[in-house]
Formats: sequence, structure tokens, C-alpha cells
Amino acid sequence: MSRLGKIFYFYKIYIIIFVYLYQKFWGEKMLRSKLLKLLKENKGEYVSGQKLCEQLNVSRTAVWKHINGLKNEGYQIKAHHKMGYMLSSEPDVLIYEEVSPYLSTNFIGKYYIHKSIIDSTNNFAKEIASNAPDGTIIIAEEQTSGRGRLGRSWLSQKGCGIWMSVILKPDLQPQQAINLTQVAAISVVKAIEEIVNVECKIKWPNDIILNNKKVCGILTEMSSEIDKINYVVIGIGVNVNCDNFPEELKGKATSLYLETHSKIDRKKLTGSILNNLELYYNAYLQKGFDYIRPICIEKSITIGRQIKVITNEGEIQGYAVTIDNTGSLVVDTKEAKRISIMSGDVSVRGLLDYV
Ligand code: BT5
Repeated sequence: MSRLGKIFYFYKIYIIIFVYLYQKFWGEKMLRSKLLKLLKENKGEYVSGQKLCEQLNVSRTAVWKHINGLKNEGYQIKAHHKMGYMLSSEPDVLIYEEVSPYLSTNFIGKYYIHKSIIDSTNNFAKEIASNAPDGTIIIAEEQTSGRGRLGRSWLSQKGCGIWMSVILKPDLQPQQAINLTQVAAISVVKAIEEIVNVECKIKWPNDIILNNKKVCGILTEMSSEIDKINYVVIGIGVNVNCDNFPEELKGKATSLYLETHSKIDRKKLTGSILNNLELYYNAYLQKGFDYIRPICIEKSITIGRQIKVITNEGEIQGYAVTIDNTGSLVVDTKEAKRISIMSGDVSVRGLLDYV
């Protein structure tokens, strides 16, 4: 076989293996989604095994395997040897089958990993990022070592929040990655407006504030070469239905439930965050930061206020003027100098712990 023939031969094998694995993974996922849909449509009633096999076009063993998978996720499904299967109760979990009815994305969340418990979705995302498709989601019900910026910790209580990471592979310069935090922030704000009907604000660059308390934090991490991004992991933590915070967070953290006094559908909100993220991410990639800048300014709680910023060079005090066309915060310092800050830890006077 010629050299070219050999290369072609090996490529063909790789492509066949890839297509096989992709179809197998996707097929299994779709099958479980369809099975759950059928059980939900008949909730409280038995559906015969025969009917499930016919409608899904699979064997009884395959149905049984997926029923067990659903039971492990917390679905209560009764099995009767003559009558079949009956869904009696559903858990509040963010598995793909529950979130996908609210997803209208083309690539974000198409590859979707759900964990009941994990140390940190950002850690896991970084482990798999090199080989994961663009737009992969890792979402967990609980994080045991949720992380904030600069080694701080992020409380991620079981089943009450949205703790997720999105892997993106944009064709951008590394210094532009900070803009993606803003893209994520406006997406969360828009999603909360859509689903919960309350207006949140953004404390530049990564906090979402509701009634002067933090309801969501964003942690963007990146792997890059000098002039090219390998991947970006955007970690998003939203306190949705959490009803209690430890003493040290009580004054500064809140949840959508605590502010609205009604339980929020985490599935709808997750779908909406991802839909908005794809929308604004695409808009940013195609039209640049200028396109999202007015929204960042409109939703900012930082602009027009006295602030303190901890940067690598030390503490700066001043007045936040605007966000410029690179996404940097423009500050008039108390020494009467106008500077632009690309990243930093901002405290806003009158908000949280800066009074
Ligand atoms: C952040 O850091 O706000 C980024 C938080 C990102 C969390 C997500 S969850 C999914 C993904 N996986 C991870 O491991 N992380 C991401 P920072 O600006 O450094 O804020 C951290 C500070 O917020 C802490 O020092 C606390 O004061 C406070 N905090 C901790 N947990 C909180 C919570 N659940 N709600 C509100 N404030 C919290």
C-alpha cells in the first residue's frame, strides 16, 4: 500500500470509530429521553413493556436497562410483570432528559454530563476539556469543593442551585477571554429576567447581584498558548432554591427563592441560561464586544459608584466611569488619574461588605 493509501486507510478507521461511538452515545441518550417522555405522558398509569418496546423499537432488555438508569437518578418507577411500568414520582434533577425540552441551542449543551456529586465542575471540565466537544456542559447537583476566584470557595448545596461549567473553544486571543465572563454574566441576568421576572445587576466583572446580595458567581478559567486559546471553562453558580446560608455568608449571599418567596424551576432556568449564553456568545464572536457592551453597561451596578479594586499592583480607590470597548472597567482614581482595569476584585461602596 502506498504512503498516501496508508494515511487514507487509518483516517477511515478513525472516522468509522468516531461515528460509531457518537451514534452509540447519542442513540442511547435519545432512547432514554424518549422512554422518559412516554412514562411522563402516562404518569400514574402503567405502560406495558410491549408498548414501550414497540414505540422505542428496542428489546425488553434495553427498556429494562434504561428503566434502571432512571431509577438510579431518583425516578420512582413501579414495575409489574403483567402491566408494565408506571412512573409515580420525578426527582428535581438537572439531567439532560429534564433540561433538553427547554434547550434551543445548536451546540452548547449538546454534549451534556450530569453528576450527582463532584468536587468542582470546573475541575472536571478542565480534565476533559482537551478532548471534549465545543459547548460541552458539566452540571452537578452538589459540589464538595466548589471554587471561586483566587482560591476562594463557593458553597454549592445539594439540589438547590445550578452548579455548572461550559467548555468553549473560541478562536480568540487569550486576552479576550475575560470578555466571556461578561458574556456569561449578561446571559444569566437575561435568563433570570425571562424565567423569574426579576432584574439582577452585574458587579463587574463576575458577580450577579439581587437586592444588594450575591445570587450568582462566575469563574472563567483558560488554557492557552501565546496567541491562541486552547479552551475556556466558564463556571456558573446560581443560588436558585437554597433557603439557608451559613452565618459567614448570610449578609452577602442570597437565592432567587429567598428574594421571591417562590420555588423556581431549575430546569427551565438552566435551559434559558444556556440559550442566552449561545445567543450572546455567537453575537460577541461575530460582532465583537461593542455589541454586548451596552447591555453590560445597562446592567452594571458598578458604574457610577465609588469603588475599591484589588489588582495585582495593589489597591485602587476611585469612581467607576464606564466599561470600555475592550470590556475593561474605566476608573477615575482618587489621585485624579483615569485608568482602565482588565481584571480585579471590586468592592462597590454601599454594597455587600464595603460601606
Ligand atoms: C465567584 O468567585 O463568585 C465564582 C463562583 C463560581 C462558582 C461556580 S459553580 C460551578 C463552577 N465550579 C466551581 O468550582 N466554581 C464554578 P468570587 O468572586 O471569588 O467569590 C467567592 C466568594 O463568594 C466567597 O469568598 C464567598 O464570600 C462568596 N460565596 C461563596 N459561596 C457563595 C454562594 N453560594 N453564594 C453567594 N456567595 C458565595
